[in-house]
Amino acid sequence: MTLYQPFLDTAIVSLQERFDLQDYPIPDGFVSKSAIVGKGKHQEEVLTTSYAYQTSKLRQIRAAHVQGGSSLQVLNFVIFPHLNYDLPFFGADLVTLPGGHLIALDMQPLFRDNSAYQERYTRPVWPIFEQYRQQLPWGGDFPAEAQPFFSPVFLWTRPKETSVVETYVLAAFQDYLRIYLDFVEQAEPIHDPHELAAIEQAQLRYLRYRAEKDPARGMFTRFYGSEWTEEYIHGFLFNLERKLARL
Ligand code: DBV
Repeated sequence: MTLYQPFLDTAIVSLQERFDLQDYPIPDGFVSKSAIVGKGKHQEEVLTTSYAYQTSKLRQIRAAHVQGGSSLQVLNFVIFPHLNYDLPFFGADLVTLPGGHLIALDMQPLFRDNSAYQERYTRPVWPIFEQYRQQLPWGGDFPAEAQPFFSPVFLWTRPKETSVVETYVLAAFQDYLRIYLDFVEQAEPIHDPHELAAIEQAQLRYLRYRAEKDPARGMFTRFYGSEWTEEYIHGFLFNLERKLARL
């Protein structure tokens, strides 16, 4: 059992318990991809597996799980709501590299500086955020241009100990997901055309940023080549633009 498997398992169970979870199609070649990397006795298999689901309110729930030995483990898990809901994105980037663990967990807002929006989607998370801040202190430097895409309850931390990931980070992940799924349950469809247009713009802004700046691009390109990587990013991980183009 690798470090982030329990995160993936618990997320899928939580979703299944509360929603009618349907499969979301994963393009050919992305369900599972593996490469042998390194030389001599440092050779290691790097396996990337993908998971994707949908519900009536959630356009795409998807995960990329990278397993490459004890010093390379990644779970990137994002929920993209349908465009007729003003729900934030659920975003988790759980990364273990030779340099250590890097954890990003957030309900990523569509409208960062809107106080009514914060009241609805940030305030309910605040007590949980506060509760974990002692064990999961602020992780320091992170790209300033990414700032607009994170909420005030962004958990960003670099645990020194793997045991912290297995305990506090897992608990925080479960708590954040539970609150997010409460939001989903309560969400009502939006009908106002101006609001719908603003949601689509905000989703596209987020999508384009993430696809363009994907911090995993270098890693995936080294393992699997650039053709596979670009297709994975635009055709699966951050696919909204292509989906809209096809409507
Ligand atoms: N990040 C992804 C996907 C990944 C992934 C799809 C499947 O968006 C992994 C894999 N993230 C990943 C890896 C690294 C990071 C780092 C492998 C390490 C890159 C490296 O050091 O080589 C949050 N993830 C990061 C960083 C941040 C995030 C801030 C540090 C990157 C840096 O300092 O430049 N989550 C990430 C992010 C957003 C988000 C940037 C933006 C909205 O939601």
